[in-house]
This record gives sequence, structure tokens and C-alpha cells, in this order.
Amino acid sequence: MSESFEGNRVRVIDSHTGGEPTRVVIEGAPYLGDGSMADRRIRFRDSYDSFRSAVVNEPRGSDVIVGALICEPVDPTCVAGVLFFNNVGPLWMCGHGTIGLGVTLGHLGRIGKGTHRFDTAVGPVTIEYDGANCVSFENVNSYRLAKNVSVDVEGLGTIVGDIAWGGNWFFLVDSETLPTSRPRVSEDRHGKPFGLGDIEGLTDITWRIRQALERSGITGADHGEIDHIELFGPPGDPKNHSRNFVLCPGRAYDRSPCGTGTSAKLACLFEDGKLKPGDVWRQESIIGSVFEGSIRIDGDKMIPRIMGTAHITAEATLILDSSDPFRLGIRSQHRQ
Ligand code: PYC
Repeated sequence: MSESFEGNRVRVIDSHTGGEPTRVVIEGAPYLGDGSMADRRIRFRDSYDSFRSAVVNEPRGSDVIVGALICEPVDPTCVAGVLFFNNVGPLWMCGHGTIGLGVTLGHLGRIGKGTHRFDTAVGPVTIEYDGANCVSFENVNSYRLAKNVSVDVEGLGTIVGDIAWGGNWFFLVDSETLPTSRPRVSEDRHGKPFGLGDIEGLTDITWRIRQALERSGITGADHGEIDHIELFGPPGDPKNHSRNFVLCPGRAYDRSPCGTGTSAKLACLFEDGKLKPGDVWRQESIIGSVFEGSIRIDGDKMIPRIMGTAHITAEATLILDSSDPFRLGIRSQHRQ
């Protein structure tokens, strides 16, 4: 059942984190009740999907934009509650969005330099804000669920990857293990095939992997849908450790190195004995932006810390004109 929401004006602040946009809704969002953040996420998904679509989808937005709805936190140690969403539905958590939210609240003067906490659908996360453009955040417990999982992918044959949780579910595949006969559109400026010039090919491959996982009934814990596919390979810049390409649930690729995806990668590295507490992992995105990752161990939990920068790009009021046939957005083809 879909409820309507009041008002036709929605105030937002736009930013990008390493090239990946975040649109924070600061006024005009529906009230989601006073249940847990996970309950509010369900209410948002089931009752306010048209609000989600109006904020992030075309013609106001694009498939790439991640929205962040801020609300009162449940946990009193948090400065804000936040629900992240994209072109097809709510996310569980969003790393680049957390960095974008930190810089946005700083821009609004709602937080200053220092330590703050945000309440998310998967639990509180702690950020460290430098008072300008840099945020590091401690994510939720991240772990690898399964190593070397084989899946038969149409047109590609058997692909092997790891299933890991970093606040969303990921299937991580070494790009060097992909069939070399796959179509390559072109090479990037460093002459590497795993780059911006290959976006169409990488999107096609990762979408096929996602569909194959679904067809084969391969999921995360508690039947959690694996809706993020992460390819990783050598970095374009030798200062970094790896480059990735992350396909998000609505078939847009992450321009940033993906905060939850980098957390999932750190979990795999840790469990393979390739990363220990205190080590720094520089994860490069497919467009060359970088997050710095590290880990700490807390009992049986592995807590990733991700650092990146965000910049404000707009302060705006969205107008939902009742005479506009597309006031609630053009529905994504992937949703129907
Ligand atoms: O940074 O975690 C992230 C993220 C998820 C989807 C897009 N970005």
C-alpha cells in the first residue's frame, strides 16, 4: 500500500564523494514513525516509494544519485538517523553517503570538527569529521560469509567469487579471473582494460553475475539478496593497492570506491591474512578516486574504518508540481 506524503517542496543538499553523488533531504521528508531504524526503513520502502523515486529518479535526479533521508535518531548518542536509498529502493547502509552526510551537516553548521554518530538501518556508525571536506567513519561489523563460490554466468561460464557483508551484501570477483575473450569496449588512459573506457563491458558482466546469483539462489546470510557486485584488479596509480568496479542494485556503477564495498573487501583481505589492524589499504575507484581503509578488531567483530572526501555541489528545493505527469519521477526500468 502506498501512502501519499504532504507538501510539494523538498529541500536537499547535493554533494559528491569521490565522484559519487549524495542527495541529503533536509526538509519535506515523510515522517516514518518512532520505531527502530530498520522498521523505518521497511515503512519507507513499503509506503513512500513514490517519495524515493521523486527525489532521486529522472527527471530531477539520475540512476546514480543516492538519497539520504535524515530523521531523529533512535540511539540517543547519535546526532541524526539516516536512511539511504537509490533509484530502485532503500539501501541498508552507504559509505560514500555517510561521508557526504558528514560534510553536508558540517556545511549546514549542524556538526563541527570532531566525532559524531549516525543511526542507520544496520546500526550506529561513528564518524570523524575534519571540519572541512574529509570524513572517516567506522562501519558496522564486516565479514566474509563464503570464499570461492562458483556460479554459472550466461555467456561467461563459471565465475568464482567471495560473498561478504560490509553493510550491504557483495559478491567480489578478481577481474583477472574473468574470461579474456569477453568484449572490451576500449582501454583507459593508462592503457589498462579495467578502466573508464570499459564501463559498458563491466556493467554487462557484473549485471550478468548478479542475475546468475539470483537464478542460482545464492544469497547472503538470512537469505539477504546479494545486490552489489564488485570486481577488483590492479590499481591505475601505483600509490594505491587496488582498483574496483562496483555495480549497485539499480544497475548504476559506483563512481566512488564504495564504502560498504571497500569494507567487504577489507573483510576478505583480513580473513585471507593479507591485512592486519593498523595496515592502510588504498582502494581506488574505476574513475580513480580513493578511499583509505583500515580495520580494528573488537572481540569477534572486524570493524572497518573508511576515509574519503566529499564536496557540496548544490543547495536546492525540489518542486513536485501536481500538474507534472513525472512529478514522482520516471520509474526505473529495472523495477518493473
Ligand atoms: O559507498 O557504500 C557505498 C555505496 C553503496 C552504494 C553506492 N555507494
